[in-house]
Order: sequence, then structure tokens, then C-alpha cells
Amino acid sequence: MGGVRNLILVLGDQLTPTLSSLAAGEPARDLVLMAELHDEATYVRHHQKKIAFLFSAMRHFAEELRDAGWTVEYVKLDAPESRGSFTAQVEQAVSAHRPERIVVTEAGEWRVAQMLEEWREQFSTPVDILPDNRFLCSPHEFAQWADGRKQLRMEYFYREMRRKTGLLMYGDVPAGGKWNFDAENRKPAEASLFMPRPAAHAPDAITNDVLALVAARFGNHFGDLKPFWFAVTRNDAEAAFAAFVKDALPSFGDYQDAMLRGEPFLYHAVIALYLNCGLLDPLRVCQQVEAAYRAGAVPLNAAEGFIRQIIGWREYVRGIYWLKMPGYEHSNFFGHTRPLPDFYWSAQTDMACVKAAVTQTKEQAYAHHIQRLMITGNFALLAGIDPHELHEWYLCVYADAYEWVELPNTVGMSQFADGGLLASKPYAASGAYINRMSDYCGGCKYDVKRRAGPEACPFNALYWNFISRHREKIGGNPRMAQMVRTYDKFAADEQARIAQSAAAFLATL
Ligand code: FAD
Ligand code: DLZ
Ligand code: SF4
Repeated sequence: MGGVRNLILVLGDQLTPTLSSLAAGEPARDLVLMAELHDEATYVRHHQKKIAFLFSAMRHFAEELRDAGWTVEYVKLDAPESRGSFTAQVEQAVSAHRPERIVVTEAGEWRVAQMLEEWREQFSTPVDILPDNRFLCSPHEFAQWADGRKQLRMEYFYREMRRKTGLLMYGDVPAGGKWNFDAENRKPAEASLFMPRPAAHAPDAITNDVLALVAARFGNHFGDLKPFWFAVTRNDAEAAFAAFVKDALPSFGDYQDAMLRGEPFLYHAVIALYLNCGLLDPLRVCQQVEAAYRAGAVPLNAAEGFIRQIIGWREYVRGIYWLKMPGYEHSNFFGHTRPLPDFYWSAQTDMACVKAAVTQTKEQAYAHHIQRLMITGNFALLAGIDPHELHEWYLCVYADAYEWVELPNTVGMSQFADGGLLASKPYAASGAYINRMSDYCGGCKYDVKRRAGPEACPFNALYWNFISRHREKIGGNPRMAQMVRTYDKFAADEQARIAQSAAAFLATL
């Protein structure tokens, strides 16, 4: 092909027809480049289902663009033209097509953003890097909001986003007279509840080709490739979301923090994978939820809780990521250095809660928020696992994991490794919390009521050991100071039993 004006590179998490790089182009004159890349699939060894999901979604998106009149050069992983990395692939396309400019929407993560910046020096062809218009708050706006604030609390940022979008607002007044209805959202679930399932989509011929490719090339990565049921097209992702709004959203708020054996999804949306690669639009999904609330189909605590996750948490963690990168990935407030235990990969542990979370992660490339935060995250915090190793694990194993969203959640929220920039206190909890919010303990070898000894729930001794070990660092936080005082009231021999139990358990890791 000759006479190409713009070479538009579309990254794997930019599967959005209104993307800024595409909006700046013209189908008749520009060439779109998309590539399945060995480097991207292996910079961490992503879960097999995650790679299959993204490759299939990319292939379907290339078709969507072709149907809209674009010329797309789509390089499959095993094609002879495949060069393995963004830089080498663009270099090859530039020498083949001699475009006037390279155009790309800014990358979602620092590593790739740096790569794009380097192209300005590396290539003689000019490189245009355009803002990503799929977020409500740009990194620059977030930095302005953060400037001069002592604390960057999500709740205040969220109120700004409510005002900015007008979602669930009556003029200046939030719907229901309150910004946040979380106090109503702490119910443990019961197995007898009606449990909706996320919409499942049978693999088509494109997906089946991808599944064979992933099995052949990445079959030694963590995770089960099949059954594969994710949506891989915009239409199917939208249908999956519509089914969630109808079947699960009404109970989303109530049971947001619950965990149940054999129920990996509960009332969660299972849409982060679609939002994060661009198949679903964050503002649009919130508008649909608002419409369901205004139509009386969904209670306010559910609608508000859901919208807060998207325009609040999702935008906020992205703001923190760009504010603090590079360097944030090495945060380690507690100085934790223990290697990640093998059972994060094998699920071979007697702790029923951890086993359930890792098993479903392996099967589904999915765990819901409370499993990530209060089971695998909490365990790592209490056991003193190296936050960077844990970060790489989360980045590998979830189909929705991209560094901009995963890193602040892991390092900031779940490990408090940034010293409290993101979270107001460490999310550390003993077995009592897990027992209250789940039915895991009833099927566990360990006794959740015991604090120490070989039969005791390991979360208990590890929790008190964490409190005692880090008393200097956490004692300034009023909520943690209370726990330090409780620990100090334990008899000396009880404290010794706790230390001994924790040490004995940690020695087995
Ligand atoms: P639902 O529970 O149904 O929530 C709806 C949507 O709200 C999600 O799809 C997501 O887009 C958004 N959301 C909810 N909580 C958060 C949050 N804390 N941060 C950002 N968005 C949020 N989310 C990711 O998208 N990618 C990750 O790699 C990721 N890693 C995480 C790692 C840890 C240690 C923790 C504690 C959380 C992580 N999260 C991550 C946040 C959250 O757990 C997932 O967004 C959620 O579990 C995805 O499932 P869902 O779509 O069913 O979400
Ligand atoms: C996550 C991922 C994977 C597994 N594979 C590809 C790929 O082959 N080609 C591609 O363009 N993108 C892929 N991605 C997503 C990129 O890593 C993603 O664009 C960056 O993380 C965003 O900075
Ligand atoms: Fe998890 Fe402890 Fe309950 Fe077992 S007893 S399921 S280890 S919290």
C-alpha cells in the first residue's frame, strides 16, 4: 500500500471506535496497525484466558474497523511479519508504508508510554500522541485536584466527578440527600439467595483459532484456558452488561462485600475486563445504571454504589497511578520481603478461603473485589509478602488487570505500601472478618475461633503478629491504635503463643 498519511497504532486495550487516534484519522487515507505481540503477552506471564480474551477481542475489533471502512493491518502472533514488540512492529510498518505521521492514543501504562515517547527520537517520522478520551478525569486534572491537598481521599474526588457528570444529581444535591450509601452495603450473602450468573458467550470461529494459538504458545502460563465464555465483541459485552443491570444490579449494593463457596461472581458485574480494553464505555454504563434507578428498577444504594466504583474508584486509582509513576511500583512502607508463597499459583493450601480465591482465579481469571482485597491481599499483608511480587501476581492472573488500575489497588489499597496515600488505614483483618462476610470457615480445616496453636486460623495469629510487628508504623492511625491497645491487653503468655504460632506458620510457606 502506498501514500499512507497516518499510521494509526491501536494498542490492545484501545478497542474503542471513538478513540482519539481514530477520530483524528480518515479511513480513506490512513492505515490502522494492530499487533499480537510476544513481548506484551509475556512481560508478565499473563493468565491464558486473559491473553485469549484480548487477542480475540482485538481480532473482532479489527473486523469492526474494517466494516466501518478502515484499512487494518492486523499482525497475528504467528504471522511471518510479527516482530514481537510495539517498537519493532511499528518500525517494520513505517519502512513498509512510509507514512507521513505515526498517530497513537496515549498508553495506559508507564512502561508503554515511555516506549511511545522514545519513538519521537528513534523514528524520523513524526509521532503524535493523543489524549485518551475514555476517562472522565485526565492525569493533568487529577494532579490539579491533588495539588496542595494533605490527603487524597477518594470520597472527595468522587463528589467532584458526580458534579462533573451530573450522575445521580438533582442540581447541586445528590440523589437521596447523601453522596454515599455504603453503610447499607455490608450484608453477608446466604447460599439460599437467587444467584445470577454472568452472561456466557460460546466461542466463535475467531475465538476458537485464538484458543488454539494460546494453547500452543502460552500453554505453560498460569490458568485454565477453557471453558472460555467471555464476550469478545462490543455487542456481546453490552448484552452482558444489560443482563447484569437486570438480574444482579438490584442486589449489587447489599452483597458487595459478601463471599460464598462455589459462587465466584455473586452480584458483581464482571465488566472490568470489558471496560479496561475499551469494549464498554465507563460513562455510558453509569448512565444506563442511572436510568435503571430513575425508572425504579434499581434501589439507590445499588446504583450509587456501582457508579461510585466507576467514576470514583476507577478514575481515582488511575489519577494516583499517573501522579506517582515512576517509582510507585517499588513502594514498600512496611519493608516486607517474603517471597510469594507457591499456593498463590497452585491453590495447594488448607486455608479454605485462600484455596477458593486462588482456584477460581485459576479457572476464571476472575475474583471479586473482596476476595482480592480481604483474602489474597490481606493474607499477603499479614504474612509480610513483598508487595512488588504480589503486584506482578495480580497483574498476571486477572483478565481485567492493567498496571494503571492494578498497581494502586495492590500496592496502595491492599498492601498500604504507599504509607497511606490511597487508603486511610491498612486493610488488615483476622479470620473473624472473613467468617462474618463468608461461609468459607465452615468448610475449613482451621478453627476460626482460635487465636493461636496449630489448629487455629492462620489469619488470627498473623493479624495480631502484624499489629505487634508494625505498632510503630500504624499506631498513629486512630483505628489501628485501638487494635494495638487490644493487643497490649493480652497476657504475656498469650502474646508469646501468638508470636510462636505466626512464626511456625510462616516457616511452612
Ligand atoms: P464490580 O464489583 O461489579 O464493580 C464494577 C466496576 O467498578 C468494575 O468493573 C471496575 O471497573 C470498577 N471498580 C470497582 N472497584 C474498583 C477499584 N478498586 N479500582 C478500580 N475500579 C474499580 N480492577 C481492575 O479493573 N483491574 C485490576 O487489575 C484490578 N486489580 C485489583 C487488585 C487488588 C489487590 C484489588 C484489591 C482490587 C483490584 N481491582 C482491579 C479492583 C476490583 O477488584 C475489580 O475492578 C473488580 O473486582 C472487577 O470485577 P467486576 O467487574 O465484577 O467489578
Ligand atoms: C495485555 C496485552 C497483551 C497480553 N497482549 C497485547 C498484544 O499482543 N498487543 C497489544 O497491542 N496489546 C496487548 N496487551 C495490552 C498492552 O499491554 C496494553 O496496550 C498496554 O498495557 C497499555 O499500556
Ligand atoms: Fe480462612 Fe481462617 Fe476461615 Fe479457614 S478459618 S476459611 S483460613 S478465615
